[in-house]
Amino acid sequence: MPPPLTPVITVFERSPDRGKGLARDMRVRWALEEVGQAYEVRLVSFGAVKEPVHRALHPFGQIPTYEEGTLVLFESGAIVFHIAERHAGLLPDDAHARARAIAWMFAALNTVEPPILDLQTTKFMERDKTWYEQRLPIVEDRIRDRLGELSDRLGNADWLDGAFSAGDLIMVSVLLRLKASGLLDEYPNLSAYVARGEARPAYKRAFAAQLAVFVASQSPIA
Ligand code: GTB
Repeated sequence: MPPPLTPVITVFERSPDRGKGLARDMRVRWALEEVGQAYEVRLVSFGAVKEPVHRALHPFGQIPTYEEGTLVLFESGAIVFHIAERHAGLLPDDAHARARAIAWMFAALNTVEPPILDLQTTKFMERDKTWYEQRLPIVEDRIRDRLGELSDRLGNADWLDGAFSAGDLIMVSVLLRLKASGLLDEYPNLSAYVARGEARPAYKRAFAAQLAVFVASQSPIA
């Protein structure tokens, strides 16, 4: 029997973000919802992702993975790019506009996300270090540098380059991780940009779906 063509993604059965929609499956779910592609979810545990069966799908033992027929993908950015390439709605038809939207995807993942990840590493894994109090403002200022630049570029526009694209989807997903820090509030146009992303019906559907997994994991029989 041929493998099913409905994409299957892996997500944590108990997401460490407790249903806040900050784990990497959220951006894949959002992309699938934007293009109207149904998908299935396979729940995995923290232990299972390190087992050979999952590592055959994901060399680094992480979520999300994406299976579609005989295609197996890992890396949320690559998965969103694949979805965007194969469906209308997330990348412009014009070749130059398309290339720029892809550039924004890379910028989100490669230029904006790293200092944000650094902040999370600092806060969650380095709090007990003697140098924690000195390091925290340095890491936060590196984020401010990027947010300032991004804020300048966005200006009063709704989206980064014309219509909403996969570049915005990834950028909003990355910026959402800053919400709890308060740093985003220092840039009202970026806060509004993120809110516009969250207001999209596809985002809301994706958010509800990942939250449902978390809620189910909290039930006594889960
Ligand atoms: N570069 C990869 C991608 O984009 O797909 C990174 C994938 C990744 O880090 N996946 C995490 C994972 O599997 C889940 S999202 N970790 C297990 C491991 O590495 O062993 C991680 C996550 C958790 C909580 C929050 N949060 O609360 O903000 C955000 C992200």
